[in-house]
Amino acid sequence: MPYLADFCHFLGLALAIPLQYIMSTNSFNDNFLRACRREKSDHIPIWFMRQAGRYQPEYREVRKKYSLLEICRHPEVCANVTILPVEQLNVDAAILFSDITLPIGPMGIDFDIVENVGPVIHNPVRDAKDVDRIISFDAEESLPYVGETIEILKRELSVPLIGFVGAPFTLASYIIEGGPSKSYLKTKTFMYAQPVAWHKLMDKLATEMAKYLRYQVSKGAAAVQVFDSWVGNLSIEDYREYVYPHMVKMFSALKDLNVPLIHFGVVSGHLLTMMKDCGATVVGLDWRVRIDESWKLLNYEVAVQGNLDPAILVAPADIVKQKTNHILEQVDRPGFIFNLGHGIMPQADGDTLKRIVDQVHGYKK
Ligand code: 1CP
Repeated sequence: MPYLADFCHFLGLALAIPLQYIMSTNSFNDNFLRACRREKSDHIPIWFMRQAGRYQPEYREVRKKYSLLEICRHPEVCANVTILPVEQLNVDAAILFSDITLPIGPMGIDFDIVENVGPVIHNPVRDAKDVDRIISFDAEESLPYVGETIEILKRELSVPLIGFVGAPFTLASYIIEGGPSKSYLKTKTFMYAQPVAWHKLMDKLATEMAKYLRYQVSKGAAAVQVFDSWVGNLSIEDYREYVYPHMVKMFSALKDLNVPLIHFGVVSGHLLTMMKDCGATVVGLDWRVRIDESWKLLNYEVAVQGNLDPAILVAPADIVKQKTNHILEQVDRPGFIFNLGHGIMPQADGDTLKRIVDQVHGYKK
C-alpha cells in the first residue's frame, strides 16, 4: 500500500508538471509578437495607443488621488493602470503607463504635465550652452520605479508589454518650445539657425533614449515603440538632414535586443520609407494613408500597425464597424497589427473599443 501511495504521488507530480507547463505556455497570448515578426498569428492582434487614459472612469478616479507623474512613481498603481485596459478590452498587448517626458527630468530638464495642456518645460533649451547642460542619466538610479513597474507587469500580464520613448525630434520640440506647439517655429528656428547645437541635442536624446529603452527591455518589455508624433511637420529633405542620422543611430543601438522596434509618427506619410530605413521592424501608420498602399511602399519588409481615425470612436456603431472592416480588408498577409492612427481621445466610449476588438479578433478573410 505505501508503494501505491508513492506511485499516486509520483503520477500526480508527473501529470501536474507538464500540465502546468502547457497551461502557462497556452495562457500567454503572443499574437502581437508574432505579427510584429510577420509570422502567422491565431487572429489579427490589436491594441490601442493611449489605451490607459481619461476615457476610463477608473482612470479618472485614480487621477483624483495621483497626478500623472505620481502614478508613474508608484509601481503598484502604475501597473494596475497599465493592466486595466488589457482586462477590460481583451487587447493583445499592454503599453507601459508613463509619458514621453518622464526621462527628460533626470537629464536636467524641469517639467510638469499640466491638466488639459500636456508637458510644460520650465527651463527650455534655447542655445548651445543650454544643450551642454543636458546630462546623461542612469535609469536604474534615477527612475527605479519604472523598472519595478515593469517587473510587476511581467509577472501579472499574459500579453506582451510594450515599452516606449519619445523620439529625439518630438522630445526636442517640447524641450525647445517649452510645451505643446502647432507651428514648431522655435524648434525649426533652432534647427536652421544653430545646426551644430541641434545635432548635439539630437545626439544626446538619441543616445539617452536608446539606453532607456534597453533598460525597459532588460526589466521585461517585450517590444518597444518610438513615438515621433510630431516629426511629420518636417519636409522630406529636412527629415533626411536633421533627424534621420540620429534615428539610424538610435535604432542600431537597439538591434541586438531582438525585440520588435515600432516606429510611429502622425501626418508622416511622406516619411514612411525613411522611417523604415532607420531600422524599425514595425511602422505605425496614421489614418491619412492606406494600409495596403503604405505596406507595398515599404516593400513588405516590415510589419505595419494602424490606422483607424480616433475620431471614428465617437461615430455611430455601424460606421465604426464599416471603417474597421475597411482596414481589415486591406490586409492580405501576416504582419499587421490593428491600432488607431493616434491615441484614444477622452470622449471615446469603452464599449465601442470592445466591439472593435471583437470584430478584429473574429475577422476571417
Ligand atoms: O492625466 C492625463 O490623463 C493627461 C493625458 C496624458 C496621458 C494619459 C498625458 C499628458 N500623458 C499620458 C500618458 C501617456 N503618454 C502614455 C501612456 C498611456 C497609454 O498609451 O496607455 C503614452 C504612450 C504617452 C506618450 C506621449 N505623451 C506622446 C506620444 C504619443 C502621442 O499621443 O502622440 C506625447 C506626444 C506625449 C506628450 C503629452 N503628454 C500628455 C499630453 C496631453 C501630451 C500631448 C500634448 C501635445 O498635444 O503636445
